[in-house]
Amino acid sequence: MHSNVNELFENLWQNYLEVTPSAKRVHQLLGSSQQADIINDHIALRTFNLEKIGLEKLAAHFKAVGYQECGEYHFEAKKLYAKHFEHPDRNQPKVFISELLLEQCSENLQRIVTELVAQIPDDAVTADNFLYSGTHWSMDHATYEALLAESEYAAWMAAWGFRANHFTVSVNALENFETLEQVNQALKDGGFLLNTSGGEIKGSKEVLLEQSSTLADLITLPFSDGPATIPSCFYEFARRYEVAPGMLYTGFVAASADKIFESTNAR
Ligand code: OOG
Ligand code: NI
Repeated sequence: MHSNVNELFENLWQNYLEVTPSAKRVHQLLGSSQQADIINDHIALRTFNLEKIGLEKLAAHFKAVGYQECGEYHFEAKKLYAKHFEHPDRNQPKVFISELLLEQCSENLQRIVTELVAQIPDDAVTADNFLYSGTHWSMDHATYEALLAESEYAAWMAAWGFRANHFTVSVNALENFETLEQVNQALKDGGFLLNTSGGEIKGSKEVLLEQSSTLADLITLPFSDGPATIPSCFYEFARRYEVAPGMLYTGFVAASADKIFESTNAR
C-alpha cells in the first residue's frame, strides 16, 4: 500500500486519464490560466461485496494514507452500499466507495462475478497499485451483455475493474465560475453531454450540495472475442454550501448519488 497520499492520487489520476480523454478538455474549459483553481472535491471507486475485494479492502488503502470513515449510504433499487472517507487535511479529496450487494442479485450474476474475482491473485489486493489495477480477468462480450441486462454497475465493474470512476471538480474553488448552472452551460457550449437523470443539477442549497456530471467517455475495450466501444469514466462537478461560517458541508446526498451512478449507463 502507498504511504504517501499525493503519490496515491497522482497514480489514480494518470490511470483515470488513460480511459477518460475528455478530462483534459474539462480542465481547459473550466480552469484559470494557471489551472491552480482545479481542486478535486472527491473521487469514487466501485467494487463487489465479496470478502476478497469488498469495500473495506479498498478502504484499507485510503486508511493507510490517513483517511477516516465518515458516512454510509444505502441504494436499495441499485443493490448498492457505500461509505465516504475524509482526510484530516481538508485539501485532500474526499473518497466515495460503493459495493454491489451480490446476495441480492441473480444466481447467474453471482456465478459470473465469482468466477472473475477468483482470477485475482491474493497479493494483488494489498499491492501498491491495487486501486488503479483495472481488471485481473478477461471477459467475452456476451458475459458483459448478460451483466448489463441485470446491473449497469456490475457490467461497468467487470469491464473496467479497480480504478477511480470519476474525479470531481470543486466548483467552490473555481475562479471563473460561481454557480453550477454556469459550469453546466460552459460544458454544454463546449460540446459535452451531461447526465440528465434526475435533472442536470442533483441536490440543492437546502441539502448543502449541488452536483452535475458528464456522461462517461466512450472507449473501445478489447474483450476476449473482439473489441467493443462502451462507457468508461466521467467527470463530476460539485458545489458545497456552508454548514457554519467558513465550514462547507463535507457529506454526500444519497438521492443525488443514486443519479450520479447513472453517468456510466449505456447510451
Ligand atoms: C458513485 C456515484 C455517487 C456522488 O458524488 O454522489 C457519487 C459512482 O458512480 O460510483 O459519486
Ligand atoms: Ni461523485
